[in-house]
Amino acid sequence: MVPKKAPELFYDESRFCGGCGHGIFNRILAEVLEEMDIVSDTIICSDIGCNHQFQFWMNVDAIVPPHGKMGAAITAMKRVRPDKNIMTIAGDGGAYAIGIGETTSAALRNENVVMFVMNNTLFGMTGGQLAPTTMIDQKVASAPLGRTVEDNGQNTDVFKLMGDMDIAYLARTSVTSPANIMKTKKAVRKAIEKHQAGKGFCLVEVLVPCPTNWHMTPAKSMEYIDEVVSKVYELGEKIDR
Ligand SMILES: Cc1ncc(C[n+]2csc(CCOP(=O)(O)OP(=O)(O)O)c2C)c(N)n1
Ligand code: SF4
Repeated sequence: MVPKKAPELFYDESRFCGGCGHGIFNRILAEVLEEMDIVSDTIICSDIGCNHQFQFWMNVDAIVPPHGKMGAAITAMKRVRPDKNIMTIAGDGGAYAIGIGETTSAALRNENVVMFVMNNTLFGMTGGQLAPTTMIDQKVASAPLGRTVEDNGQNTDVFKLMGDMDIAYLARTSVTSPANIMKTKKAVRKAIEKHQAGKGFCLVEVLVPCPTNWHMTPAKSMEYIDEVVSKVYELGEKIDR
């Protein structure tokens, strides 16, 4: 079998930790942008977090707003440059904690923008603290005995948050197998196609591993997503208009 060539827009090697899911998503997005031939017509707004490092190896236009403000930033970017494909790669911390106001406000306005949210159930870059997506009983650096409703509140499930909103696309995928990677790629392409058709707000949440802060091997992290995380965060397409 001839090995598949890496997308040409990669100009350097990734420096994510071994087994990090962000790198898999970078590859998926790069392949979609090249296959759709839209690299030079795309601006990616990146949040602060491990996820933002794509711009150090992907040769694509990128803008970094203050942490969490992607919903507002991509709204402005699309209004100023309606001719460009405007999307963000965000962390679950950025999108649903500090950025929850901007994320939901952009959705409530049904802005014609695309959000790709990497859900690794915690704040990766800063050392594995509790995020809105940290699951009940999950142990993280700032909740070493596990998340409780009493101390930390319910975890945020974007399907429950946005499931009844008047938006164009809401989907959740994972990257734990070739089949799941292909589903993620299909969802990414579908979101961008809806964006190009002016359908409105699209959010694809991707369940990704953070072996470093989960204190697991890369292989065990993938099993953890299949056996635990994706049981709490249902995979599939919740809204498709
Ligand atoms: C205004 C502001 N508050 C806090 C921080 C510190 N900070 C940097 S990244 C981050 C969260 C990262 O978690 P997430 O968004 O889930 O992304 P990941 O690193 O897991 O990809 C935080 C709180 C910051 N940079 N700016
Ligand atoms: S700390 Fe976690 S999210 Fe950040 S690069 Fe390492 S594995 Fe990825």
